[in-house]
Amino acid sequence: MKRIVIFTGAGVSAESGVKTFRDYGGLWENHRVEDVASIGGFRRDPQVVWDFYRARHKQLAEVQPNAAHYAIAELEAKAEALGWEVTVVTQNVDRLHHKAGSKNVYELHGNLLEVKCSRFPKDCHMVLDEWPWEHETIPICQCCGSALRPNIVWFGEALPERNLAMAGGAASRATHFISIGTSAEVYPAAEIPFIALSTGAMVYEINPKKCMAHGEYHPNYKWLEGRAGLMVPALFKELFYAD
Ligand code: BV8
Repeated sequence: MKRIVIFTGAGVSAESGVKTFRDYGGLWENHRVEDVASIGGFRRDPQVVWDFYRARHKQLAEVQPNAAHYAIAELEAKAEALGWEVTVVTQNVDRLHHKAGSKNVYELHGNLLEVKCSRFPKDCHMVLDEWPWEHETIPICQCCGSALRPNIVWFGEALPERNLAMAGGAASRATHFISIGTSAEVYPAAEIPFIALSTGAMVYEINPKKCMAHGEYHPNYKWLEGRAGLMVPALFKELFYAD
């Protein structure tokens, strides 16, 4: 019985044309994180934050999943017939795993389709799964009159408890843990691959750069240098389809 966890970061969507954060030409090159991805930045100037996310949402309409996303969705489908477990844990907010057909996806940092009240969840429960993002003005909550915000986890904000717990549980049970396209710099997400490494899984890192620095001397860790679109289908063929 194989229990497989697929853990993804922005690099899995790079070949779909979605910008990463910390690569050359990445999102953080033209924006200060504290201005566009923190609650303080939103309180200081919500328009700047909305413009940042509106531009990213607009781009989503033009991008498609790539070979890596489709290979992951195909693995999920094949695994079901074999009685294997496949869990997708993503730091991404682009929903390209869903678009490729993945079903068992846990988003750690929210998603770029939903908006929620800025007083969620303490003082208001308004979450909208559809939003006319082209609106230039800052949308107002119909429930309480506060500003609406993208349903994204910003720096200094807690990750969705259930998704984080499910991700940690799947990592602790995994036989195979495949980390794809993440700089492993953002916590607590960056701890998840090490849960798998410490509980006996084979851990593979697919990335042009070796980022799981303090895992590299572990006998169960293997760095596969390269881009996701090429390396993911090849690794799945070698690990799961070679009969
Ligand atoms: C929190 C907004 C507490 C969404 C993001 C220790 C423990 C806990 C917290 C911390 C800690 N230490 C520090 C912290 C604070 C902070 C943090 O981690 N800071 C870092 C920078 C040091 N963490 C937090 O604030 C988190 N919150 O802990 O709250 C709390 C608890 C209770 C109550 C209240 C508070 C919140 C973290 C989430 C922040 N939100 N973004 C958005 O706008 O999208 S994080 C941001 O980075 C994105 O979400 C992204 O997913 C994430 C990780 O980046 P990557 O996906 O890895 O992307 P990156 O560009 O970095 O790397 C791309 C990689 O792909 C590269 O390695 C590249 O080589 C590779 N690549 C490129 N092309 C390809 C490729 N790979 C394969 N194929 C290719 N073709």
